[in-house]
Amino acid sequence: MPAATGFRIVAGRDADRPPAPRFAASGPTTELSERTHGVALWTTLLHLGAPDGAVARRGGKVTVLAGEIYNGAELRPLVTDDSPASDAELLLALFEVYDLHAFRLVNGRFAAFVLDGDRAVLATDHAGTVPLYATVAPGRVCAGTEAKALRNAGPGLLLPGSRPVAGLDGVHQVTAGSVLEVNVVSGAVRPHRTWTPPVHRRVMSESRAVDAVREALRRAVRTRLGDGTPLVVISGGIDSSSVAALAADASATKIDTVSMGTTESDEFPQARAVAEHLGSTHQEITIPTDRLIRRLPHAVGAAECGDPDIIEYLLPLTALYRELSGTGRRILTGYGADIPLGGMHRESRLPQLDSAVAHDMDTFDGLNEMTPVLSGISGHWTTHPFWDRDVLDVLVPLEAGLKRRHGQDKWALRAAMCDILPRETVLRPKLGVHEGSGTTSYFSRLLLDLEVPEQRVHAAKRQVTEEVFRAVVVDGRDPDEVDITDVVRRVAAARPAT
Ligand code: IOT
Ligand code: MG
Repeated sequence: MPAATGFRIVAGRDADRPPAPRFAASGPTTELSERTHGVALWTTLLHLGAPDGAVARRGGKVTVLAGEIYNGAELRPLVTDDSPASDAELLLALFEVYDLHAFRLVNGRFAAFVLDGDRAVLATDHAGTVPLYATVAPGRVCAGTEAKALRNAGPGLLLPGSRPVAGLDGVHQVTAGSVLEVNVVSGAVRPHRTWTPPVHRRVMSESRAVDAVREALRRAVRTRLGDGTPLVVISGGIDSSSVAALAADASATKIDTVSMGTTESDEFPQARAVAEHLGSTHQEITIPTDRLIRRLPHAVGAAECGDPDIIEYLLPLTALYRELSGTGRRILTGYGADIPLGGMHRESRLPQLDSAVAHDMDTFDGLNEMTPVLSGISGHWTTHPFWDRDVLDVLVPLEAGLKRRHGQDKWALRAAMCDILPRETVLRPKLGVHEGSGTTSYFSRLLLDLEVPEQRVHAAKRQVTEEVFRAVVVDGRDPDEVDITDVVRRVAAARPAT
Protein backbone atom coordinates (compact mmCIF):
# COMPACT_ATOMS: atom_id res chain seq x y z
CA MET A 1 0.00 0.00 0.00
CA PRO A 2 1.19 3.56 -0.47
CA ALA A 3 3.10 4.98 2.50
CA ALA A 4 0.81 8.03 2.56
CA THR A 5 -2.59 8.55 0.99
CA GLY A 6 -2.76 12.31 1.50
CA PHE A 7 -1.00 15.33 2.96
CA ARG A 8 -1.23 18.96 3.93
CA ILE A 9 2.03 20.86 3.76
CA VAL A 10 2.90 24.41 4.78
CA ALA A 11 6.28 25.78 3.73
CA GLY A 12 7.44 29.29 4.49
CA ARG A 13 10.16 31.68 5.52
CA ASP A 14 8.52 32.48 8.84
CA ALA A 15 5.81 29.85 8.93
CA ASP A 16 4.46 29.19 12.41
CA ARG A 17 2.96 25.84 13.29
CA PRO A 18 -0.31 25.80 11.31
CA PRO A 19 -3.55 24.50 12.85
CA ALA A 20 -4.20 20.80 12.15
CA PRO A 21 -6.03 20.22 8.83
CA ARG A 22 -9.28 18.31 8.39
CA PHE A 23 -9.52 15.58 5.78
CA ALA A 24 -12.53 13.64 4.56
CA ALA A 25 -10.26 10.60 4.15
CA SER A 26 -9.85 8.69 7.39
CA GLY A 27 -6.78 7.18 8.96
CA PRO A 28 -4.00 8.15 11.30
CA THR A 29 -2.08 11.37 10.71
CA THR A 30 1.57 12.06 11.44
CA GLU A 31 2.98 15.56 11.95
CA LEU A 32 6.54 16.38 10.87
CA SER A 33 8.41 19.66 11.08
CA GLU A 34 11.84 20.62 9.82
CA ARG A 35 13.81 23.56 8.45
CA THR A 36 16.11 23.54 5.44
CA HIS A 37 17.88 26.57 3.91
CA GLY A 38 15.87 28.88 6.15
CA VAL A 39 12.49 27.51 5.02
CA ALA A 40 10.25 25.90 7.63
CA LEU A 41 8.30 22.85 6.46
CA TRP A 42 5.25 21.59 8.34
CA THR A 43 3.93 18.31 7.00
CA THR A 44 0.78 16.44 7.99
CA LEU A 45 0.75 12.95 6.48
CA LEU A 46 -2.46 10.98 6.17
CA HIS A 47 -1.73 7.27 5.96
CA LEU A 48 -2.81 3.68 6.53
CA GLY A 49 -0.49 2.98 9.46
CA ALA A 50 3.04 2.91 7.99
CA PRO A 51 4.00 6.41 6.80
CA ASP A 52 7.78 5.99 6.86
CA GLY A 53 8.30 5.77 3.13
CA ALA A 54 6.30 8.90 2.32
CA VAL A 55 9.11 11.40 2.92
CA ALA A 56 12.66 11.38 1.56
CA ARG A 57 15.50 13.81 2.37
CA ARG A 58 18.87 14.29 0.74
CA GLY A 59 21.26 17.21 0.20
CA GLY A 60 18.84 19.76 1.64
CA LYS A 61 15.97 18.58 -0.55
CA VAL A 62 12.80 17.09 0.87
CA THR A 63 10.22 15.06 -1.09
CA VAL A 64 6.74 14.20 0.19
CA LEU A 65 4.66 11.69 -1.77
CA ALA A 66 1.02 10.69 -1.36
CA GLY A 67 0.28 7.68 -3.52
CA GLU A 68 2.37 5.28 -5.54
CA ILE A 69 4.54 4.83 -8.62
CA TYR A 70 3.80 2.00 -11.08
CA ASN A 71 6.87 2.12 -13.35
CA GLY A 72 9.47 1.90 -10.59
CA ALA A 73 11.24 -1.03 -12.27
CA GLU A 74 11.70 1.09 -15.39
CA LEU A 75 12.86 4.15 -13.44
CA ARG A 76 15.36 2.61 -11.03
CA PRO A 77 18.15 2.11 -13.62
CA LEU A 78 17.99 5.86 -14.34
CA VAL A 79 19.22 6.87 -10.91
CA THR A 80 22.70 6.58 -9.46
CA ASP A 81 21.43 5.41 -6.08
CA ASP A 82 20.67 1.86 -7.13
CA SER A 83 18.32 0.90 -4.34
CA PRO A 84 15.90 3.64 -3.35
CA ALA A 85 13.82 1.98 -0.64
CA SER A 86 10.59 3.86 -1.16
CA ASP A 87 8.73 5.61 -3.97
CA ALA A 88 9.52 8.97 -2.30
CA GLU A 89 13.24 8.12 -2.34
CA LEU A 90 13.03 7.05 -5.96
CA LEU A 91 11.33 10.34 -6.81
CA LEU A 92 14.00 12.34 -4.99
CA ALA A 93 16.78 10.42 -6.75
CA LEU A 94 15.09 11.11 -10.09
CA PHE A 95 14.68 14.77 -9.14
CA GLU A 96 18.43 15.02 -8.54
CA VAL A 97 19.09 13.80 -12.08
CA TYR A 98 16.23 15.41 -14.03
CA ASP A 99 14.99 18.17 -11.72
CA LEU A 100 11.25 18.80 -12.26
CA HIS A 101 11.39 16.90 -15.56
CA ALA A 102 11.42 13.79 -13.35
CA PHE A 103 7.64 14.12 -13.35
CA ARG A 104 7.57 13.56 -17.12
CA LEU A 105 8.97 10.08 -16.48
CA VAL A 106 6.71 8.82 -13.74
CA ASN A 107 3.64 6.66 -14.37
CA GLY A 108 1.75 6.64 -11.11
CA ARG A 109 -1.14 7.67 -8.90
CA PHE A 110 0.18 10.44 -6.69
CA ALA A 111 0.46 14.01 -5.55
CA ALA A 112 3.98 15.15 -4.69
CA PHE A 113 5.77 18.07 -3.07
CA VAL A 114 9.48 18.79 -3.33
CA LEU A 115 11.22 21.49 -1.33
CA ASP A 116 14.55 22.52 -2.85
CA GLY A 117 15.96 25.61 -1.13
CA ASP A 118 13.57 28.48 -1.79
CA ARG A 119 11.82 26.50 -4.47
CA ALA A 120 8.69 24.42 -3.89
CA VAL A 121 7.64 21.99 -6.61
CA LEU A 122 4.05 20.70 -6.55
CA ALA A 123 3.23 17.85 -8.92
CA THR A 124 0.24 15.75 -9.95
CA ASP A 125 0.33 12.47 -11.82
CA HIS A 126 -0.50 12.53 -15.55
CA ALA A 127 -4.24 12.53 -14.87
CA GLY A 128 -4.38 14.25 -11.50
CA THR A 129 -5.92 11.12 -10.01
CA VAL A 130 -4.76 12.21 -6.56
CA PRO A 131 -6.10 15.77 -6.49
CA LEU A 132 -3.67 18.49 -5.40
CA TYR A 133 -4.61 21.96 -4.18
CA ALA A 134 -2.43 24.96 -3.43
CA THR A 135 -2.58 28.37 -1.81
CA VAL A 136 0.42 30.60 -2.46
CA ALA A 137 1.29 33.96 -0.94
CA PRO A 138 4.69 35.71 -0.77
CA GLY A 139 6.69 33.87 1.88
CA ARG A 140 4.28 30.94 2.22
CA VAL A 141 3.12 27.92 0.19
CA CYS A 142 0.34 25.56 1.30
CA ALA A 143 -0.39 22.33 -0.54
CA GLY A 144 -2.94 19.64 0.21
CA THR A 145 -4.62 16.62 -1.32
CA GLU A 146 -8.05 17.93 -0.28
CA ALA A 147 -9.28 21.48 -0.84
CA LYS A 148 -10.95 21.52 2.55
CA ALA A 149 -7.55 20.90 4.19
CA LEU A 150 -6.62 24.41 2.88
CA ARG A 151 -9.77 26.13 4.13
CA ASN A 152 -7.78 28.13 6.68
CA ALA A 153 -4.66 28.66 4.58
CA GLY A 154 -5.26 32.42 4.48
CA PRO A 155 -5.26 34.73 1.47
CA GLY A 156 -3.58 33.55 -1.70
CA LEU A 157 -2.47 34.89 -5.05
CA LEU A 158 -4.13 33.99 -8.34
CA LEU A 159 -2.13 31.02 -9.68
CA PRO A 160 -1.43 30.76 -13.41
CA GLY A 161 -2.22 27.39 -14.92
CA SER A 162 -4.43 26.29 -11.99
CA ARG A 163 -8.16 26.24 -11.37
CA PRO A 164 -9.64 28.34 -8.54
CA VAL A 165 -11.91 26.29 -6.28
CA ALA A 166 -15.42 27.80 -6.15
CA GLY A 167 -16.09 29.37 -2.77
CA LEU A 168 -12.60 28.87 -1.33
CA ASP A 169 -10.67 32.11 -1.86
CA GLY A 170 -7.04 31.60 -2.80
CA VAL A 171 -7.35 27.81 -3.10
CA HIS A 172 -6.48 26.43 -6.55
CA GLN A 173 -6.44 22.93 -7.95
CA VAL A 174 -3.18 22.02 -9.68
CA THR A 175 -3.86 20.95 -13.26
CA ALA A 176 -3.70 17.23 -14.04
CA GLY A 177 -0.37 16.27 -15.59
CA SER A 178 1.47 19.34 -14.41
CA VAL A 179 4.07 20.73 -12.07
CA LEU A 180 3.83 24.08 -10.30
CA GLU A 181 7.20 25.58 -9.56
CA VAL A 182 6.87 28.16 -6.79
CA ASN A 183 9.36 30.63 -5.38
CA VAL A 184 8.57 30.46 -1.68
CA VAL A 185 9.93 33.99 -1.02
CA SER A 186 8.24 35.94 -3.81
CA GLY A 187 5.27 33.66 -4.46
CA ALA A 188 6.13 33.68 -8.18
CA VAL A 189 4.67 30.58 -9.91
CA ARG A 190 5.60 28.81 -13.15
CA PRO A 191 3.40 25.97 -14.40
CA HIS A 192 4.85 23.14 -16.54
CA ARG A 193 2.86 20.43 -18.31
CA THR A 194 4.17 16.89 -17.91
CA TRP A 195 1.44 15.00 -19.82
CA THR A 196 -1.46 15.92 -22.05
CA PRO A 197 -4.06 13.56 -23.47
CA PRO A 198 -2.98 12.54 -26.99
CA VAL A 199 -4.94 14.42 -29.66
CA HIS A 200 -3.72 12.41 -32.65
CA ARG A 201 -5.25 9.08 -33.70
CA ARG A 202 -3.37 6.00 -34.85
CA VAL A 203 -4.33 3.65 -37.64
CA MET A 204 -3.69 0.00 -36.75
CA SER A 205 -4.71 -3.41 -37.92
CA GLU A 206 -7.32 -5.14 -35.77
CA SER A 207 -4.81 -7.61 -34.43
CA ARG A 208 -2.18 -4.98 -33.54
CA ALA A 209 -4.77 -2.85 -31.79
CA VAL A 210 -6.12 -5.79 -29.81
CA ASP A 211 -2.62 -6.93 -28.79
CA ALA A 212 -1.63 -3.42 -27.74
CA VAL A 213 -4.73 -2.99 -25.60
CA ARG A 214 -4.36 -6.42 -23.95
CA GLU A 215 -0.65 -5.97 -23.19
CA ALA A 216 -0.94 -2.43 -21.82
CA LEU A 217 -3.87 -3.36 -19.60
CA ARG A 218 -2.24 -6.59 -18.43
CA ARG A 219 0.81 -4.64 -17.31
CA ALA A 220 -1.27 -1.95 -15.62
CA VAL A 221 -3.22 -4.53 -13.65
CA ARG A 222 -0.07 -6.46 -12.67
CA THR A 223 1.71 -3.38 -11.33
CA ARG A 224 -1.36 -2.53 -9.22
CA LEU A 225 -1.88 -5.85 -7.46
CA GLY A 226 0.18 -5.21 -4.31
CA ASP A 227 1.04 -7.88 -1.76
CA GLY A 228 -2.29 -8.99 -0.30
CA THR A 229 -5.36 -10.44 -1.98
CA PRO A 230 -6.64 -7.84 -4.44
CA LEU A 231 -10.31 -6.88 -4.42
CA VAL A 232 -11.97 -5.98 -7.70
CA VAL A 233 -15.30 -4.15 -7.67
CA ILE A 234 -17.26 -5.67 -10.54
CA SER A 235 -20.54 -4.91 -12.26
CA GLY A 236 -20.20 -7.72 -14.77
CA GLY A 237 -19.63 -5.18 -17.54
CA ILE A 238 -16.66 -5.39 -19.88
CA ASP A 239 -14.49 -2.80 -18.07
CA SER A 240 -14.49 -4.21 -14.56
CA SER A 241 -14.59 -7.81 -15.81
CA SER A 242 -11.43 -7.19 -17.86
CA VAL A 243 -9.64 -5.91 -14.78
CA ALA A 244 -10.85 -8.86 -12.71
CA ALA A 245 -9.82 -11.40 -15.37
CA LEU A 246 -6.33 -9.94 -15.72
CA ALA A 247 -5.97 -9.72 -11.93
CA ALA A 248 -7.04 -13.36 -11.57
CA ASP A 249 -4.54 -14.34 -14.30
CA ALA A 250 -1.68 -12.56 -12.55
CA SER A 251 -2.48 -13.72 -9.01
CA ALA A 252 -1.14 -16.92 -7.53
CA THR A 253 -4.22 -17.22 -5.32
CA LYS A 254 -7.95 -16.52 -5.73
CA ILE A 255 -8.86 -12.87 -6.01
CA ASP A 256 -11.80 -11.26 -4.21
CA THR A 257 -14.64 -9.65 -6.13
CA VAL A 258 -17.64 -7.71 -4.91
CA SER A 259 -20.77 -6.46 -6.60
CA MET A 260 -23.15 -3.86 -5.14
CA GLY A 261 -26.83 -3.43 -5.71
CA THR A 262 -29.58 -1.49 -4.05
CA THR A 263 -33.13 -2.27 -3.05
CA GLU A 264 -34.00 -0.53 -6.34
CA SER A 265 -31.81 -2.48 -8.77
CA ASP A 266 -28.68 -4.61 -9.18
CA GLU A 267 -26.50 -6.42 -11.73
CA PHE A 268 -25.90 -9.44 -9.51
CA PRO A 269 -26.48 -12.18 -12.13
CA GLN A 270 -24.06 -10.59 -14.60
CA ALA A 271 -21.37 -10.09 -11.95
CA ARG A 272 -21.86 -13.61 -10.60
CA ALA A 273 -21.31 -15.09 -14.06
CA VAL A 274 -17.91 -13.39 -14.19
CA ALA A 275 -16.98 -14.38 -10.63
CA GLU A 276 -17.86 -18.02 -11.36
CA HIS A 277 -15.85 -17.97 -14.57
CA LEU A 278 -12.79 -16.59 -12.76
CA GLY A 279 -13.24 -18.63 -9.58
CA SER A 280 -13.04 -15.54 -7.38
CA THR A 281 -14.26 -15.30 -3.80
CA HIS A 282 -17.33 -13.25 -4.54
CA GLN A 283 -19.61 -11.13 -2.38
CA GLU A 284 -22.89 -9.33 -3.09
CA ILE A 285 -23.84 -6.26 -1.09
CA THR A 286 -27.34 -4.76 -1.19
CA ILE A 287 -27.67 -1.21 0.05
CA PRO A 288 -31.12 0.18 0.91
CA THR A 289 -31.82 3.26 -1.24
CA ASP A 290 -32.48 5.52 1.77
CA ARG A 291 -28.99 4.67 3.05
CA LEU A 292 -27.54 5.18 -0.43
CA ILE A 293 -28.91 8.72 -0.68
CA ARG A 294 -27.61 9.57 2.81
CA ARG A 295 -24.10 8.90 1.46
CA LEU A 296 -24.44 11.72 -1.07
CA PRO A 297 -22.76 14.30 1.21
CA HIS A 298 -19.89 11.83 1.72
CA ALA A 299 -19.46 11.35 -2.03
CA VAL A 300 -19.47 15.13 -2.63
CA GLY A 301 -17.11 15.74 0.28
CA ALA A 302 -14.73 13.03 -0.90
CA ALA A 303 -14.68 14.03 -4.57
CA GLU A 304 -14.96 17.77 -3.79
CA CYS A 305 -17.12 17.88 -6.90
CA GLY A 306 -20.60 19.36 -7.24
CA ASP A 307 -21.38 17.98 -10.72
CA PRO A 308 -24.64 16.00 -10.45
CA ASP A 309 -23.85 13.53 -13.25
CA ILE A 310 -20.45 12.66 -11.84
CA ILE A 311 -21.89 12.35 -8.34
CA GLU A 312 -24.44 9.83 -9.64
CA TYR A 313 -21.52 7.65 -10.80
CA LEU A 314 -19.54 8.14 -7.59
CA LEU A 315 -22.33 7.80 -5.04
CA PRO A 316 -22.99 4.04 -5.44
CA LEU A 317 -19.24 3.36 -5.32
CA THR A 318 -18.74 5.52 -2.22
CA ALA A 319 -21.63 3.68 -0.58
CA LEU A 320 -20.14 0.32 -1.57
CA TYR A 321 -16.67 1.14 -0.16
CA ARG A 322 -18.38 2.09 3.09
CA GLU A 323 -20.01 -1.35 3.37
CA LEU A 324 -16.80 -3.37 2.93
CA SER A 325 -15.67 -5.16 6.03
CA GLY A 326 -12.28 -4.35 7.54
CA THR A 327 -9.98 -1.57 6.35
CA GLY A 328 -6.87 -1.18 4.29
CA ARG A 329 -8.05 -3.06 1.18
CA ARG A 330 -6.41 -2.45 -2.17
CA ILE A 331 -9.32 -2.10 -4.58
CA LEU A 332 -9.09 -2.31 -8.37
CA THR A 333 -11.84 -0.85 -10.50
CA GLY A 334 -12.73 -0.62 -14.18
CA TYR A 335 -13.69 3.01 -13.75
CA GLY A 336 -12.49 5.29 -16.50
CA ALA A 337 -12.53 2.92 -19.50
CA ASP A 338 -15.50 4.71 -21.01
CA ILE A 339 -13.71 8.05 -21.25
CA PRO A 340 -10.94 7.18 -23.77
CA LEU A 341 -13.18 4.62 -25.53
CA GLY A 342 -16.34 6.74 -25.75
CA GLY A 343 -18.34 4.06 -23.95
CA MET A 344 -20.90 6.35 -22.32
CA HIS A 345 -22.10 7.88 -25.55
CA ARG A 346 -23.94 5.05 -27.30
CA GLU A 347 -22.82 6.68 -30.53
CA SER A 348 -22.16 4.71 -33.71
CA ARG A 349 -21.22 7.63 -36.00
CA LEU A 350 -17.42 7.87 -35.96
CA PRO A 351 -17.04 11.68 -36.12
CA GLN A 352 -19.48 12.13 -33.25
CA LEU A 353 -17.81 9.33 -31.28
CA ASP A 354 -14.37 10.90 -31.68
CA SER A 355 -15.75 14.34 -30.78
CA ALA A 356 -17.16 12.82 -27.59
CA VAL A 357 -13.81 11.21 -26.72
CA ALA A 358 -11.93 14.46 -27.42
CA HIS A 359 -14.42 16.39 -25.28
CA ASP A 360 -14.27 13.95 -22.38
CA MET A 361 -10.46 13.88 -22.45
CA ASP A 362 -10.48 17.71 -22.42
CA THR A 363 -12.88 18.03 -19.50
CA PHE A 364 -12.10 15.28 -16.96
CA ASP A 365 -9.71 17.43 -14.97
CA GLY A 366 -11.19 18.77 -11.74
CA LEU A 367 -14.07 16.28 -11.60
CA ASN A 368 -11.95 14.08 -9.31
CA GLU A 369 -13.71 10.89 -10.41
CA MET A 370 -10.68 8.82 -9.46
CA THR A 371 -9.79 10.43 -6.18
CA PRO A 372 -8.65 7.91 -3.56
CA VAL A 373 -10.76 9.78 -1.00
CA LEU A 374 -13.95 8.04 -2.21
CA SER A 375 -12.65 4.85 -0.62
CA GLY A 376 -10.30 6.70 1.74
CA ILE A 377 -13.22 7.81 3.90
CA SER A 378 -13.64 4.09 4.66
CA GLY A 379 -9.90 3.45 5.02
CA HIS A 380 -9.30 1.76 1.63
CA TRP A 381 -7.11 2.54 -1.39
CA THR A 382 -8.39 2.34 -4.98
CA THR A 383 -6.50 2.15 -8.24
CA HIS A 384 -7.70 2.41 -11.86
CA PRO A 385 -5.78 0.35 -14.46
CA PHE A 386 -7.63 1.99 -17.37
CA TRP A 387 -6.13 5.33 -16.36
CA ASP A 388 -2.60 4.03 -16.22
CA ARG A 389 -0.55 6.47 -18.29
CA ASP A 390 0.60 3.79 -20.74
CA VAL A 391 -2.92 2.41 -21.12
CA LEU A 392 -4.29 5.86 -21.92
CA ASP A 393 -1.46 6.37 -24.40
CA VAL A 394 -2.76 3.27 -26.20
CA LEU A 395 -6.53 3.76 -25.82
CA VAL A 396 -6.99 7.45 -26.55
CA PRO A 397 -5.20 7.40 -29.93
CA LEU A 398 -7.03 4.33 -31.31
CA GLU A 399 -8.86 5.62 -34.38
CA ALA A 400 -12.60 5.78 -33.77
CA GLY A 401 -13.26 2.82 -36.07
CA LEU A 402 -11.37 0.58 -33.62
CA LYS A 403 -13.50 1.83 -30.72
CA ARG A 404 -16.78 1.28 -32.56
CA ARG A 405 -16.60 -1.76 -34.85
CA HIS A 406 -18.72 -4.72 -35.92
CA GLY A 407 -21.71 -3.07 -34.23
CA GLN A 408 -20.02 -3.01 -30.81
CA ASP A 409 -18.90 -0.17 -28.58
CA LYS A 410 -15.40 -0.40 -26.98
CA TRP A 411 -14.66 -3.01 -29.66
CA ALA A 412 -10.85 -3.21 -29.24
CA LEU A 413 -11.24 -3.89 -25.52
CA ARG A 414 -13.96 -6.50 -26.03
CA ALA A 415 -11.89 -8.26 -28.68
CA ALA A 416 -8.83 -8.21 -26.42
CA MET A 417 -10.76 -10.03 -23.68
CA CYS A 418 -12.62 -12.66 -25.69
CA ASP A 419 -10.28 -15.48 -24.61
CA ILE A 420 -10.48 -14.81 -20.88
CA LEU A 421 -14.10 -13.79 -20.27
CA PRO A 422 -17.44 -15.48 -20.94
CA ARG A 423 -18.91 -14.67 -24.33
CA GLU A 424 -21.99 -12.99 -22.80
CA THR A 425 -19.76 -10.68 -20.78
CA VAL A 426 -17.71 -9.72 -23.83
CA LEU A 427 -20.89 -8.91 -25.76
CA ARG A 428 -22.85 -7.29 -22.93
CA PRO A 429 -23.98 -3.74 -23.76
CA LYS A 430 -22.91 -0.82 -21.57
CA LEU A 431 -24.89 -0.17 -18.41
CA GLY A 432 -23.55 2.64 -16.21
CA VAL A 433 -23.24 2.15 -12.46
CA HIS A 434 -25.76 4.97 -11.95
CA GLU A 435 -28.24 2.93 -14.01
CA GLY A 436 -27.40 -0.56 -12.78
CA SER A 437 -27.64 0.50 -9.12
CA GLY A 438 -30.84 2.48 -9.65
CA THR A 439 -29.12 5.63 -8.34
CA THR A 440 -30.34 7.91 -11.13
CA SER A 441 -33.90 6.63 -11.07
CA TYR A 442 -34.15 6.74 -7.27
CA PHE A 443 -32.75 10.29 -7.03
CA SER A 444 -35.12 11.40 -9.81
CA ARG A 445 -38.07 9.83 -8.05
CA LEU A 446 -37.29 11.65 -4.80
CA LEU A 447 -37.69 14.92 -6.71
CA LEU A 448 -40.64 13.85 -8.87
CA ASP A 449 -42.52 12.72 -5.75
CA LEU A 450 -42.04 16.24 -4.40
CA GLU A 451 -43.70 17.56 -7.56
CA VAL A 452 -40.60 18.79 -9.32
CA PRO A 453 -41.55 18.79 -13.03
CA GLU A 454 -39.74 16.17 -15.13
CA GLN A 455 -37.90 18.78 -17.21
CA ARG A 456 -36.53 20.43 -14.05
CA VAL A 457 -35.25 17.27 -12.38
CA HIS A 458 -31.70 17.54 -13.71
CA ALA A 459 -31.40 21.22 -12.71
CA ALA A 460 -32.77 20.35 -9.28
CA LYS A 461 -30.17 17.60 -8.87
CA ARG A 462 -27.49 20.16 -9.70
CA GLN A 463 -28.89 22.52 -7.04
CA VAL A 464 -28.75 19.70 -4.51
CA THR A 465 -25.17 18.66 -5.28
CA GLU A 466 -23.97 22.28 -5.40
CA GLU A 467 -25.61 23.08 -2.07
CA VAL A 468 -24.04 19.99 -0.54
CA PHE A 469 -20.66 21.04 -2.00
CA ARG A 470 -20.94 24.40 -0.25
CA ALA A 471 -21.81 22.72 3.04
CA VAL A 472 -19.13 20.02 3.17
CA VAL A 473 -16.27 21.59 1.19
CA VAL A 474 -16.63 25.38 1.47
CA ASP A 475 -18.08 25.48 4.99
CA GLY A 476 -16.22 22.34 6.06
CA ARG A 477 -19.25 20.69 7.67
CA ASP A 478 -19.28 17.02 8.62
CA PRO A 479 -21.21 15.09 5.90
CA ASP A 480 -23.08 13.19 8.62
CA GLU A 481 -24.55 16.51 9.76
CA VAL A 482 -25.95 17.36 6.34
CA ASP A 483 -29.53 16.15 6.18
CA ILE A 484 -29.84 15.22 2.51
CA THR A 485 -33.61 14.70 2.56
CA ASP A 486 -33.93 18.20 3.97
CA VAL A 487 -31.76 19.63 1.15
CA VAL A 488 -33.83 17.75 -1.44
CA ARG A 489 -37.07 19.02 0.11
CA ARG A 490 -35.87 22.63 0.13
CA VAL A 491 -34.67 22.49 -3.47
CA ALA A 492 -37.99 20.96 -4.55
CA ALA A 493 -39.96 23.63 -2.73
CA ALA A 494 -37.96 26.54 -4.18
CA ARG A 495 -39.32 28.13 -7.34
CA PRO A 496 -37.04 27.73 -10.35
CA ALA A 497 -35.01 30.84 -11.17
CA THR A 498 -36.43 32.27 -14.41
P1 IOT B 1 -19.35 2.21 -14.85
O1 IOT B 1 -18.41 2.18 -15.98
O2 IOT B 1 -20.63 1.49 -14.95
O3 IOT B 1 -18.67 1.77 -13.48
C1 IOT B 1 -17.39 2.18 -13.16
C2 IOT B 1 -16.72 1.09 -12.35
O4 IOT B 1 -17.40 0.96 -11.09
C3 IOT B 1 -16.80 -0.30 -12.96
O5 IOT B 1 -15.76 -0.52 -13.88
C4 IOT B 1 -16.70 -1.20 -11.75
O6 IOT B 1 -15.36 -1.37 -11.34
C5 IOT B 1 -17.44 -0.41 -10.69
N1 IOT B 1 -18.85 -0.83 -10.62
C6 IOT B 1 -19.86 -0.44 -11.42
N2 IOT B 1 -21.02 -1.02 -11.04
C7 IOT B 1 -20.73 -1.80 -9.98
C8 IOT B 1 -21.49 -2.65 -9.12
N3 IOT B 1 -22.79 -2.82 -9.29
N4 IOT B 1 -20.87 -3.30 -8.12
C9 IOT B 1 -19.53 -3.14 -7.93
N5 IOT B 1 -18.77 -2.35 -8.70
C10 IOT B 1 -19.34 -1.68 -9.71
C11 IOT B 1 -19.41 5.94 -15.29
C12 IOT B 1 -20.14 4.67 -15.28
O7 IOT B 1 -21.07 4.46 -15.98
O8 IOT B 1 -19.61 3.74 -14.48
N6 IOT B 1 -18.01 5.78 -15.46
C13 IOT B 1 -17.39 6.12 -16.69
C14 IOT B 1 -16.87 7.54 -16.85
C15 IOT B 1 -17.76 8.65 -16.56
C16 IOT B 1 -17.60 9.79 -17.52
N7 IOT B 1 -16.75 10.78 -17.02
C17 IOT B 1 -16.34 11.84 -17.72
N8 IOT B 1 -16.75 12.01 -18.93
N9 IOT B 1 -15.47 12.65 -17.18
C18 IOT B 1 -16.13 5.25 -16.87
O9 IOT B 1 -15.31 5.63 -17.72
O10 IOT B 1 -15.98 4.24 -16.20
MG1 MG C 1 -16.78 1.92 -16.96
